[in-house]
Amino acid sequence: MNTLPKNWPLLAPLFLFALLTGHLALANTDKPNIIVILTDDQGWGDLSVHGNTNLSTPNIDRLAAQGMSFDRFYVAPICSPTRAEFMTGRYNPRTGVKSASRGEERIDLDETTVFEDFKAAGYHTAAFGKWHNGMQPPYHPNARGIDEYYGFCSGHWGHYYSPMLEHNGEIVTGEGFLIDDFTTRAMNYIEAHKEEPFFVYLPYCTPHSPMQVPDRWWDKFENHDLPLRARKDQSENLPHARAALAMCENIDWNVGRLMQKLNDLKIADNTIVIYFSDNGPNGFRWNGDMKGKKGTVDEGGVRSAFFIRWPAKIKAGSKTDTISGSIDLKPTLLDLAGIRDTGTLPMDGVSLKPLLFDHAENWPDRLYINHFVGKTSVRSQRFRLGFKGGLYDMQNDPGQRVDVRAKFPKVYEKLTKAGKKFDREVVPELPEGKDERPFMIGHPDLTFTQLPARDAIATGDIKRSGRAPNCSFYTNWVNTEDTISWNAEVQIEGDYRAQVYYTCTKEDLGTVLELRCGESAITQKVTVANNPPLVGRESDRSPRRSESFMKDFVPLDLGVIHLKKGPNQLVLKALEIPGTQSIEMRLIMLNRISKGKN
Ligand SMILES: [Ca+2]
Repeated sequence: MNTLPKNWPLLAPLFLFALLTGHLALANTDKPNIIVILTDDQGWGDLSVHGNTNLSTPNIDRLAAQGMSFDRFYVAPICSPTRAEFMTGRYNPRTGVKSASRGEERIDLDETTVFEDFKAAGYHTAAFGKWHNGMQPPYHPNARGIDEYYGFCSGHWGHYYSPMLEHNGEIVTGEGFLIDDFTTRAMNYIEAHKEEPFFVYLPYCTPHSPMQVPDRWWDKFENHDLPLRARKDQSENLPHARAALAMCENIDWNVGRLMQKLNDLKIADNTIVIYFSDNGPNGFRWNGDMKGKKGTVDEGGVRSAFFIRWPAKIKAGSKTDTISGSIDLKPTLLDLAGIRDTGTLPMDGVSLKPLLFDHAENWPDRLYINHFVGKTSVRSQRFRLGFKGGLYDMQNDPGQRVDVRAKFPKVYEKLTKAGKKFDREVVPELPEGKDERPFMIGHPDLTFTQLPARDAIATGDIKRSGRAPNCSFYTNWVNTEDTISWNAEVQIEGDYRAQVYYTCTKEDLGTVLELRCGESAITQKVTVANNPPLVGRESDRSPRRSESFMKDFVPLDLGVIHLKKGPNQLVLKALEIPGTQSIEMRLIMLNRISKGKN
């Protein structure tokens, strides 16, 4: 790159002209800005560029037209594992990410995220959206290389209109529809940081349920007769599919706004924009005749759209069918920006740079593994070995209908061997059984710790407000002997201000709460009523299955509690319940107010 072209004397005047007029696209390409847009539960088929005539996604399609498409790009079958693969360049079982809730989504602390590497190289880093890889520091985004964080750390949220969110650890209220809000925040951030290299991660939370989308997008789909449908052996829920497509058109509109912002700021040329999804579609709908959906390791569960646009360097409209996936993103981004990995753990992924720049003559014949909860599938360039052992010729049978293992015994043997090796060597990196890692309290550099109902255990008659814990709260707290507790570990000894986010009817005022951790305890009487309505149902375009509805919880100061370093139970009790029940409990917020002892 440092040698001058042979016709340099002829080009020199042009070069100077470009330099003087500011038109030199090559300027600073050694530190390109990065934007990674990650959608949630959007299938490969949920884009018009992939032939879906049910919807129109011109702005996302344009990323493909102006950049490069990877048409066989694989991710894990659910949210958190894919995110962990993207951030670490390693297969998800290696990263400690077992599932999607109650701490099982946390990325192990010996892993190095791509954000930590870019931050170490002088980038400013930000994330707007659903983190879903750990909530309490040191797992929190602000402890994993993200300078600016706005969104929610849980796996899903119960309401998409101005809900409770967090901003760098502080509880805040969102503004309007979440995807619009995240995008606007990202645009403002980019404008403020346009002079320095930045890395913006935009993990959107749609079209993941609850199926909420503003009228502007829903109106087109409400009575829309979808011309393309799921294949015959897949049962399609039409209202759900319509809502998902409307949500995808809303994403597209936001991608358009974001790209316009880059153009307006004149930084589009040297900004790498990546677009992909974290797993297959969250319901059967048209998906290019593929087998499977979210949660499965069949082609339809793990194949994602993947576009990468970098006008200064990547040829517009280029395409590859070469297999690749989420484990390749970290090595690729580091390679493109010329940044060293600050971690020591070996990556499973490889840099896609040779494919991007058409220098892939010696590209190796790879096998790509998809794995989730006891199911392993192996993909070669042509074949997929299903988790039940069937072998499918994906070139001639992309719908995985005919088992060809008898016809290709050598291929079958090779892929089976690779799958078994993965099961033997990689899968055991996850501990068996329940995730026993405690929930951390305190951090040397960050003062906040949020302990939600999601991560707590309740006894007796106390009930969780929804089937899925992620955004739930505890209700029906009618007995003084019942408790809500967290399996915690205090990392930094010190004084912590404790708040509980609660509801309490006027009739139930006077309940007395105790927060205890070992020898330390504080008590507080509830004297201010907060009785907001349950929200979410009225905005669902298709009924939800598992997410809790939400309420407008408010903080109540419990006082200052001294926490000693080490593992301990943090226990919330109701010492007195004068009414029919104590509070409804959404979360405990702890803020370290003393300097703290490590
Ligand atoms: Ca997802």
